[in-house]
Amino acid sequence: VYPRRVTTFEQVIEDLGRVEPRDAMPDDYRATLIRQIAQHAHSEIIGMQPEGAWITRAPSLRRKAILLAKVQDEAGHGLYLYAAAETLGVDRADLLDALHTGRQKYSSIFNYPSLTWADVGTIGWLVDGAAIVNQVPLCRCSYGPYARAMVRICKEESFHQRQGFESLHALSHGTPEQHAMAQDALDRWWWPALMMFGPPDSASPNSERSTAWGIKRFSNDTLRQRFVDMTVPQAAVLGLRIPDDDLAWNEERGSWDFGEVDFAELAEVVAGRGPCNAERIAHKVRADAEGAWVREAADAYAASGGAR
Ligand code: FAQ
Repeated sequence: VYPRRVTTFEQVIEDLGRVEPRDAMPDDYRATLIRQIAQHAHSEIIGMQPEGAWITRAPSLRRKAILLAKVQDEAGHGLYLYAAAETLGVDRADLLDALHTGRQKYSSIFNYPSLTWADVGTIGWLVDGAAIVNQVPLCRCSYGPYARAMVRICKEESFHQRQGFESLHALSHGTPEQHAMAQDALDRWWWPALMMFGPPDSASPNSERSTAWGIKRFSNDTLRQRFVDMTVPQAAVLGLRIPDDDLAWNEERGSWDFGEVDFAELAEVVAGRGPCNAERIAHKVRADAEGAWVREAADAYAASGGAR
């Protein structure tokens, strides 16, 4: 009998391997993943609201069909991520309860209102764009189920980003009124999009440990810079102006310098005091209550063994 090779958690992390649900893992690693994956899942679900509000008002059948499919994709991402969180031993109903009662967070970005049709294209372009920059490295995260979920999610987010860009391009190259609407949307969403990457590295309490554990592969500020560098040329193609007077190409760094993000605003929104926090949660709690009969019917059907 050959002795079985025992691989410790530390070895897996050091070898850039994957930790799987039944492997031994430190309690704090498990808790950190539950926190991040649940926040991510909640973001996908709450994130359906700003765009969902425009499904009935899309300007054409084609745009409506695209938007319906996109919002439905976000629901799928949320369900995928709840399933990934469940592999860590938590219950989906408990996670939803934590969302509904404000004990767990979701991304700050979804607490801003979508005021015009141009916001829909801008969300696809900027919010999905930021999500991709943040999430592509998560495909290599140390926890297997989360990393694998990210692969498919990133493919869909890439498609979302392109459709947003295309939609906004139609507006920015349309009538002067449409162009102004596109510019107004960019003016309102630019800074909140930069806040999606989290607090600055100097004030990010979770970064050090999450990086050591291979959950985070790049820091908040590194990814924020990557997003700016990716997006500035795209704004030029759209013919729109990024609302930042300090934006300037830095030859030495080979990157764009940009102005100060208002992290006090981020803290306010994360603390529940953003423009739409109360509305978003109230809407979610209402939808959950109205859907209770569907879950009850599904449970009853499952309990009957699927018999008629
Ligand atoms: N909003 O120590 P750090 C999408 C919290 S994309 C709210 O730096 P960490 C797609 C943070 O949780 C959006 N809270 O934390 C879509 C922590 O909380 P704690 C979702 C924020 O975890 C597109 C505290 O502040 N994407 O949904 C935010 O190391 C279009 C201290 O921060 C993900 O969730 C924020 N912006 O880094 C859907 C990606 N920033 O400790 C629909 C996965 C920070 O008090 C339509 N998550 N916090 O519980 C991550 O990569 C990380 O969790 C970060 C934060 C980078 C967000």
